[in-house]
Parts: sequence; structure tokens; C-alpha cells
Amino acid sequence: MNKPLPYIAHLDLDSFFVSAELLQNPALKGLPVIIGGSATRGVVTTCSYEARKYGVKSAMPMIKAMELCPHAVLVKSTRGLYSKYSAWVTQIISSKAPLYQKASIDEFYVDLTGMDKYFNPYEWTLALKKEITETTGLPISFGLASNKLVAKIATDEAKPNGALQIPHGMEQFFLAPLKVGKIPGVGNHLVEKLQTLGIVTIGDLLLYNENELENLLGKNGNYLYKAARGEYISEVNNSRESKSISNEHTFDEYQTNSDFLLTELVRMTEKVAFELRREEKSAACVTVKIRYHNFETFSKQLHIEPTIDDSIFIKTVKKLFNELYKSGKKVRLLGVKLSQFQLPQIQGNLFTDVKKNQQLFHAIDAVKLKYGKNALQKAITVKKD
Ligand code: TTP
Ligand code: MG
Repeated sequence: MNKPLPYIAHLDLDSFFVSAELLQNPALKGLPVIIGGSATRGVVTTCSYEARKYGVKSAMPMIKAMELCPHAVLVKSTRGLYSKYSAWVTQIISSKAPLYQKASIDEFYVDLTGMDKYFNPYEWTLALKKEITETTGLPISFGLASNKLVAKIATDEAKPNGALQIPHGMEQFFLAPLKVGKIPGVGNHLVEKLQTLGIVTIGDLLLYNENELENLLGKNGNYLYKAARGEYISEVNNSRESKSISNEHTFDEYQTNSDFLLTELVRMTEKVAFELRREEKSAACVTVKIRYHNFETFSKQLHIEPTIDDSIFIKTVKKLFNELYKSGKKVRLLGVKLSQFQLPQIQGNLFTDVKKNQQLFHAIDAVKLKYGKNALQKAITVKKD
């Protein structure tokens, strides 16, 4: 089975604190606004894009900022205002995308991996951007790419009020002309060090192999090697969301009958698939775990197209079990896990696709009858790892 195509969206509010202040005081619109500490001793917290044209930026001493842009309007930050707006935007994103990560007060990652089968990930994120701005009044930009790092850099290029998709395979091409300082985590100090080596753009990094960069820059070298190729991967993780649903069973007596073990596995799979549908999610990864009498434990997983369908899960579980089980060995424990949950938006399609599956719909109806339609969205009684 083909691995689903990775799509990661990174969204970041434009000049966030300033935009929030503008909503309180629209007269500031279009002006070079600086939010920061005292004009003599403070630093710039952030500034409007009008002020940025003069070279003003975050963390710059206010004295320097006022030299660059003497007619700037200084605004003191308003306590409590920004976290309120941040929570509002978070609520909108969380209502649309179960797999998201809030990375700071004004930036988010959304994992849309595999979703191209059901909708256009760019259009979906564009609609999300529109909804955030129309609902809260805050402008926001996004980048869409095959991983978090490229998506984040794309957002930066798209700003303000922009959207930029980097197609699969175009990561290096997009990154090469940009300055090395555009890579998150590359500060002034590292930029200067790289400059002494003749490395100014991200493309310049491509001339070195990983060992050379590691020798020159230590751990930073490995990171930069991967980053420059658009190959630095990290997971979108939201610790508040359940990431898997699993069921394990320890036998009172060791079991060696593979028919019995398979029957058990099917039962457990039906149970986790039921939980999955109750959470209104679909899963794109199935894992089977076996522990033998001597506590040796083995597990194996398989990536599948996102589904809610019992028959597909059961087929996958049987395949994994057959590959994993050493015939005749005494089994102490069996486990099944569903993970890599996908967006609820696709559920509409999935439910329609499997309309003929009566058993599935009986299960769904049973949950709806028991818990009520609304409760269904909120029921989170999962077993986690
Ligand atoms: P950023 O997203 O870095 O900046 P921004 O939203 O103002 O502008 P951009 O359009 O480039 O995204 O940070 C979000 C908010 O965090 C920012 O509005 C103010 C606050 N902040 C600080 O308090 N100190 C800082 O050094 C930075 C960079 C931001
Ligand atoms: Mg921002």
C-alpha cells in the first residue's frame, strides 16, 4: 500500500500584538505602530508592517527603532488581550483539525497528511485562514509543505496576509536562494560563523556533505544538512489529543492455538475500531503486539489509507499477526493499536463510501442512540499507550 503524501500547514498571525491593538483602536490602521517598552530603555516587542519598512523589528532597542522611524506610534501592550485572541484562534483551529499543534501564542501546525485523497489541502487551509480572519478580525498567513520546517519558512515568505504552497519535490528549489538566517534556530551568531565559511544562502549549504558540516559545526551541522535539503522531519504533536486507541489482553493461561489467537485479535480490533468511530476519527496505521511467555515482546505496524472500516482493520491485523507470530510459541499477551488519526471532515466521505457495510452502521447507530449525537463528538474514553 502506498504511503500517504505528507501535507503540513503552518499558520502564524501577522504582527499579532499590533493586529490585536488595531481591533481595539482602528484609528491606528495603516500607521507605523511599535509595541514595546520605554522609548529610552525598552526593546521592541513587535511592530506593524508599515514600521518594518523602516527596518524596525522585534527585540531591537527602542532608541534605535525611533531613530529609524521617528514618526512611529508607540503603544504599550495590553495585559490579557493577546491571550484572549490566541485562545479564540486556537478554538477555531481545534474545531476544524484534530491533529494540530499550537507552537506559540500565535502559530500552529496542522497535519493534513493523506488528505489530498478527500480534498485539496491548499484550499482547505485557505478556507481556514479566511474563517479565522472573518471571525476574529486578525490577519494570518500560512505555508503548506511536506514537513513542518519547510512549511514554517514558507509562512515567513508568504507574510503578510499570504499563503504559499511548496509542492512535493520542490523543497530544495524553494529554500536554496533564501538566506541561512531564514532557517528557524539559526541566530545572528551562527549566521556570522557560516559567513566566514562562505555560506550565505541555504543553497550554499548544499555544497557540503553531512560529515563536513558536522565537523565544522557539530550538531548544528547535522540539522543544517537536513534543513537545507528540506528533509528535516518532526512530528505535529498535540499532547492534549489522544494519538492512538489500543486494546491489550493478557491471558490467564498461555495460548498457542493460532485460530484462538486470531479470534481474540478480531474481537479486540472490533473494539478499538468502535472506539475510533465514537471519537469520529479515522486511522491510517495499525499495530499488532505479541508478548511471549518469556516476556519477549514484538510489534509490527502497517500504514493504510485512512479508514474507519472494521473489515480493513481486521484484514490488516490478520496480515500483521501472520507475519509476527512464531507458530507454536506460548503467547502471554496480544495487543492491537490504531493510530495516525485523520481529520473528521473526511468522515463524511468515508461514511458514504462504506454505506453498504451494515454492521458498521449498526455500530455507529448504536453509539448515537446510546450517547446522543452531540455526546458522540466529545466522548473520549480511550485507552492510551
Ligand atoms: P511573531 O509571530 O514572531 O511576530 P508577529 O506576529 O508580531 O509578526 P509576524 O507577522 O512576523 O508573525 O510573534 C508573535 C507575537 O509574540 C508578537 O506579536 C509579539 C510577541 N513577541 C514578543 O513578545 N517578543 C518577541 O521577541 C517576539 C519575536 C514576539
Ligand atoms: Mg506572528
